Amino acid sequence: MANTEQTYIMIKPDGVQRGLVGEIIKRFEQKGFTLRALELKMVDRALAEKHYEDLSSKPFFAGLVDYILSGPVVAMVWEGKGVVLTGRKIIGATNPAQSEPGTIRGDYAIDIGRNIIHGSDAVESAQKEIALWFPSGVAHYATALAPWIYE
Ligand code: RTP
Repeated sequence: MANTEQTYIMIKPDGVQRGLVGEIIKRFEQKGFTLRALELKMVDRALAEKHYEDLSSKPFFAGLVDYILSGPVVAMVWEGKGVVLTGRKIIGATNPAQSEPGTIRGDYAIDIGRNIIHGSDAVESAQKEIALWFPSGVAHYATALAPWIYE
């Protein structure tokens, strides 16, 4: 079912330290997406390196991993029709200098290496990331909202 697409969203340590957790959750919630998993956690190096393994040859990889280890992150799974692509739009372009106002990065970030939030870039990578961050699975529950969100 198209309405059950899921994405992995992570508030990075700068987003947590700056008190943006509630604001970010609010944006996904008010859009109509459903929260399926949420955990505040300190990340270990192996997990951070696995999550960003596709970037391991990049010059910024070591700094990126250190950034993710620098404080707790908020790991989440959000669900809904088109949530992977729409989630990326809510987040904004990777480099906040190019992120539109109204997006999370456009509103709250300046530097690419402190861009507050991660969102899966495709349905397939979302599935991999959800399995990596939530190996015991996510919550399934019915919400009364669905008929008011989907036609
Ligand atoms: P994310 O995975 O965090 O959602 O970011 P993304 O897909 O928009 O960007 P990606 O190219 O996958 O890069 C992952 C994260 O690495 C950091 N980065 N730093 N210094 C640099 O040139 C640079 N480029 C990327 C950013 O934190 C980016 O979100």
